[in-house]
Amino acid sequence: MINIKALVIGATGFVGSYLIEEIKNSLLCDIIATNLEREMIYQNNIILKKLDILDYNSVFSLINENKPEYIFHLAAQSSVSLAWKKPELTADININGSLNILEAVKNINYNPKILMIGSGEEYGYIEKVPIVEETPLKPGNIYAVTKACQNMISKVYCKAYDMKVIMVRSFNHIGPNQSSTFVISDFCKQVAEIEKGVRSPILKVGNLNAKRDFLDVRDVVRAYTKLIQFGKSGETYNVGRGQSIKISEVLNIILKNSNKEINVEIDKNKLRPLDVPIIEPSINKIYTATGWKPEISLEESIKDILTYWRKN
Ligand code: A2R
Ligand code: GDD
Repeated sequence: MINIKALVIGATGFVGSYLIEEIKNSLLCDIIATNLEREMIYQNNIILKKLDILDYNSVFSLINENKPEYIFHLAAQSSVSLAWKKPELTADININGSLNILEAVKNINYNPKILMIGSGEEYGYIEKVPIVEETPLKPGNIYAVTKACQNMISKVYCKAYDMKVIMVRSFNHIGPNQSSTFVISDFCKQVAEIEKGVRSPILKVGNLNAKRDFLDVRDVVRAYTKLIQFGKSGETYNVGRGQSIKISEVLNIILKNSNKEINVEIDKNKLRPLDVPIIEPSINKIYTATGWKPEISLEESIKDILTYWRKN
């Protein structure tokens, strides 16, 4: 029996390792995975290929040699906060990198399904929530603009060249092993350090007034494998919990899971030039298309993340 081949671009990031596990278990594909650094053996004995998506010739060769039926494009500069400091790098990776993948597939002249991972941040300043996919975009930061651009370019390739690109707008995802540059991981890491006695009992925070929609990464990757099978080319799907929560409330849940006395202090360096007040998706479209819905509660995810940082 010949298995379907799945290419995971950007496999060593936070989502990548979970996605590989999910593809193995639910899609039974042969997996080709890439990272930026060097060729090596990865989880499940998969050989990681070195690939810089900014190098068109390498992207073309890798896809041409393997001709995977499924392409999951995860590679990105994924931090909103870093995008304020490195706008050019963010635009390069998120726009030109994605363009290279689309161009390579177009020029190889075969028709795989491509899952393009965008962001809930693309919607930006929308007051009416929950946000449906057809809502006109008002992105509020550079990262969001690059992802909106990736979405629009993908749509053009679908229309112009009949390509099978399915676009995702992912909202905040969380779980064990996420970098502490992201809010829940950051707060849980600080709590664990305070508990270990390696940090004074002051938890440093940024803007606690924003409302965001948090979903466990294990639910996120289930959505991705469903969408690559049952999503419609040229369409965009929100992937989130469908229920936003204020960052201050998230902080309270985290603090309740610790028996230490902890004070909270605003760190000016953690505030951003702009921070969209609320982002909350409607998830009806993905549910109707695939039957997917979230299974892991926010409280459960937070417990797992705290356990991860207490051990690391
Ligand atoms: O730095 P590495 O070797 O871990 O590779 C990262 C990869 N990456 C690239 N790959 C090829 N060419 C590049 N120029 C390049 N720059 C970065 O993207 C890593 O494997 C991946 C990004 O991982 P994370 O930052 O952890 O993102 P995460 O949370 O897995 O997000 C996946 C997707 C992204 O499109 C986000 O914008 C979206 O979900 O939220
Ligand atoms: N990182 C961080 N650290 N954020 C803080 C802090 C803090 O100490 N305190 C408050 N925040 C607020 C931020 O201002 C923002 O409103 C919210 O917490 C979430 O910030 P992040 O966790 O850094 O994530 P993000 O929303 O900027 O971006 C993430 O979600 C997007 C989808 O909505 C990333 O995963 C993106 O790649 C993803 O597209």
